[in-house]
Amino acid sequence: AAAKQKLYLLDYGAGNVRSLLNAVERLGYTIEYIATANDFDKADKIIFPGVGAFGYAMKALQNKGFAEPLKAFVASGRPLMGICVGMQVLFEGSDESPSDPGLGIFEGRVRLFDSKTKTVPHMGWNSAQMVHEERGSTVNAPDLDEERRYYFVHSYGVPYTAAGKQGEFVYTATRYGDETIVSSIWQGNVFATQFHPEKSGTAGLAALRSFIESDLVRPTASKVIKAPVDIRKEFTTRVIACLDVRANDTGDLVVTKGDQYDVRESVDKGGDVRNLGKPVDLAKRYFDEGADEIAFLNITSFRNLPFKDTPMLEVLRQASRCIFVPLTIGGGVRDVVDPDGEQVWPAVQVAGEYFRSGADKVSIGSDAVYAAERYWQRVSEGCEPLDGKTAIEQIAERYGNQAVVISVDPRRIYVRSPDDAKGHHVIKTAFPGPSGEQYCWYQCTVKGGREGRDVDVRQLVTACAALGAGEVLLNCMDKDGTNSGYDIELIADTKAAVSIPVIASSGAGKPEHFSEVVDKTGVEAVLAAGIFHRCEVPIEAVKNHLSQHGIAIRPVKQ
Ligand code: 1PR
Repeated sequence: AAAKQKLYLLDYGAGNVRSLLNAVERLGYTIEYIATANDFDKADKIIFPGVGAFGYAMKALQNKGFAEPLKAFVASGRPLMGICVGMQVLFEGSDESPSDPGLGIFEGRVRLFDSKTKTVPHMGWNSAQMVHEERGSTVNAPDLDEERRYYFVHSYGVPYTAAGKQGEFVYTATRYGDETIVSSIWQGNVFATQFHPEKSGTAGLAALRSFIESDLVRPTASKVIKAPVDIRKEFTTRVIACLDVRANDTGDLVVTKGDQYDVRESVDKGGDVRNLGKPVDLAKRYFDEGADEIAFLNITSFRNLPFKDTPMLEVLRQASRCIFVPLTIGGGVRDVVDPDGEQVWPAVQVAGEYFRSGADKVSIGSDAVYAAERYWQRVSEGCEPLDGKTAIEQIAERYGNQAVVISVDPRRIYVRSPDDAKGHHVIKTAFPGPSGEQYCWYQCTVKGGREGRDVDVRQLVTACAALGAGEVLLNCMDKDGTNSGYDIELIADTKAAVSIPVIASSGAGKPEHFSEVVDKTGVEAVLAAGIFHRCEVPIEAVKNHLSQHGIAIRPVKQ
């Protein structure tokens, strides 16, 4: 009977819903869009995958005339599943947008995480602990498992309380730093998760399947609040596989890997672009092997192509059909003019195309450097530095801060004394330069390291965080492809300067490098490329090592 049910998706156009369609299809079902208010009557079940900001979601529901039909749908007893902001709007309201009341189906308010005590957003894999025991074996319960990890990405959450009506219906709670939030709630015919099941690998697919295939109606009398549960801290360090993608000399799209950003073989080996495999195949392999996230960087994005022909769009479409962890796409996220000059694509539209093709985040390299230059220029002129004009601000406003990653390509510049650094933020290094220099600063580059700019990494990340970036992907040109370990000095210094997540990148050569960078810098995520592509160190070996070292990870098999 389940297969004949009409499953509908409530979309209001705020980001990546393709992943959810793909996940439903992977499970063998089809889903249709709610296009008009009348469609609510046709639906047997609705999935509501909120993406973006609370206020944007509520306004979109109101403008499309969906808020009342949605409430009526819930009142009719048919099953609804809310995801992320799709869960939050079921509550009474949110600090994110105090003037927009929520739907008020659940009691409680959505609050901003405290970023003084931890990194915000809460971005990564965490556990979901049951706070009730379902009484009676006849209850169809959502398929969540305390031993599995689920993917969260949000800056606002509903604080968990065992008291009152809310406490009665919370299904799982999750600890992040010093706060405990509602990670799923289940009341009657409404089940909702703060995490993204469509991005939570097989664990998430199981949760979705249980909603699609069973009638998850929670009998009010069936639950008992467990004795006060101690919600464990289970936030994990992410292991990310990064694929640098470009066309080789015969025009095929390949995964390549540079040696300090030089992706060509030496002249005696023919000087070709190194080819380490096909983007989608390799990414799929990393998903199967337990990567927590995949990043694609289009490293020759500055070459001119009509935007719609960007091969990365097709790579994303294909990858998102078989990969159910977050996908980041970078390269060319800026205002683009097609070569014939006819069509102009503002950066926010470029990002929108990527999200619709299956990306969860976009990463911005060169354009972030220009944005930071502009930011500090305005500061020096005494102007308000934020004027809403940068790609970072516009994409963050529309799709949420968590969707905007800054990719930094710095290189180390040695100086004899801090005074020689032209006012840049200087580090005293334990690894002196070629002439014994004891100080260095990190210069940001654009165009894949081809051009250095007068901006240091600290200036870049603080400006971009202020503009609304949600994460920093921190490469290092000196370390890239060397297998000699991460640049701990750079990473520690940068991590200390921002309260958004930092991904350590460049230089990983063995499992110990990963634990070293987490221990010494506290980064939220570790990234590698070459050692994974060349099969020198499998992802599982990295995770096993981290786990033995006492660093929480999402198990490869879960
Ligand atoms: O400037 O917004 O169009 O973005 C261009 C993007 O392409 C940036 O994110 C930039 O980092 C990337 N990029 C450009 N040229 C190169 C190159 O290698 N020639 N790749 C490049 C950057 C560095 C990392 C690499 C890590 C880990 N590659 O992506 O994966 O260093 O490598 P390792 O583990 O093997 O050491 P825009």
